[in-house]
Amino acid sequence: MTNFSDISSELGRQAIELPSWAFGNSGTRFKVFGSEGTPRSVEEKLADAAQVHALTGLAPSVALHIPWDRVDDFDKLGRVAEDLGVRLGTINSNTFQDDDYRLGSLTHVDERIRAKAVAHHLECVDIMDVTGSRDLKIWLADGTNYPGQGDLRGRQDRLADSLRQIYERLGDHQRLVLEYKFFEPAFYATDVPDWGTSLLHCLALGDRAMVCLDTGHHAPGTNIEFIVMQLLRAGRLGSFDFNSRFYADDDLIVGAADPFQLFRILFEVIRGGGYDEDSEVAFMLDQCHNVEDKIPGQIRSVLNVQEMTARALLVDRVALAEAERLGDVLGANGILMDAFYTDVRADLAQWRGDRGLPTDPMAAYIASGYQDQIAADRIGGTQAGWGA
Ligand code: PSV
Ligand code: MN
Ligand code: MN
Repeated sequence: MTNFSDISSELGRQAIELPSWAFGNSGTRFKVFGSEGTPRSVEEKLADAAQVHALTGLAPSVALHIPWDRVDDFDKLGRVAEDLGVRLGTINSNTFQDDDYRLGSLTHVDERIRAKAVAHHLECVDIMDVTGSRDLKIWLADGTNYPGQGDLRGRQDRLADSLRQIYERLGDHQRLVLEYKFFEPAFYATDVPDWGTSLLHCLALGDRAMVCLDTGHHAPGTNIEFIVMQLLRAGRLGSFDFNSRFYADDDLIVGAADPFQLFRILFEVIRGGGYDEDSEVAFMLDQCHNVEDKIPGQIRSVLNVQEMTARALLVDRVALAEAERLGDVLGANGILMDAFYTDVRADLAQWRGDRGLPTDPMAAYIASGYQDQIAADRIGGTQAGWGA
């Protein structure tokens, strides 16, 4: 079995991007609960994200969602982020909150609306040029509710053309990352429902088109680590949106519902080279915190990813390969499970202490008084983000 001391330097290169929108109020379709201290501006979201990084050392960048996070001066926003100790990361487009997109965006049958959706993405790339972001992440709400409502093939053809126009605008070091989701908000046919569809579009576009795997976007029972392996094998795993789910796209704290699944995913990432020093796989959270405090929610999430990464790194891969080669079914399974069942919490606390970080980031956050301070300071105004 591998020892913790063997993996501690590998843990040092872990970076998990935070979603700006996790710091705002969001909710189910039944109710959005308010919370004290909710950010009123993009800058305040960055300040909250910076707390997560300061206490964990794990979250050096923040993903933005346009238009939720549109500001007049993105260059200035980048400097604000830097002063706070973080940087701006992935730019997410948004074509799901404009009445024009009721029947689709990049797939729309009306050329005027499709052109508007393409133009929105080109604006996102303009923003990336200023922020220095590498990735444009596209998730489309496009789809149909009823058989016959749309021509499934025609929608794919228009999507391919729209994506081509966007891809052509990218700079040499920028990437298009296409996220899939099996249903919702469309309930009959989603236009990018699965990794196969996303991959086909990416392959047609070129080398800098990659698939985004959101862990909450599959049918129950799907073997997600198989998809991870296959996309890594094809060199097309662009990024993760981490969260966990019990039922649908629940957007809960990653590792909350099924820590073993998170372990299995991270093991395939590591085995497939996705955690290597030169890997370009982006690890991000995509979560909503409806009833729990948002900053501790994000702290818990990045710690869960770190904890399962540590356990996955502990797998004795030499012994595992040998057991696999010998056809030792239970031996191989036992090697994997030994690592999964290893409690690394005390080692990780010491790892943090050795690096000048709080050994218990959750407790340190509560003791810091930051939550009381933002509750007192951020009175009045409306929250930035969802619906803004
Ligand atoms: C869609 O469900 C999604 O996972 C996409 O990543 C969106 O950008 C995000 O959620 C919005 O919260
Ligand atoms: Mn997502
Ligand atoms: Mn989602």
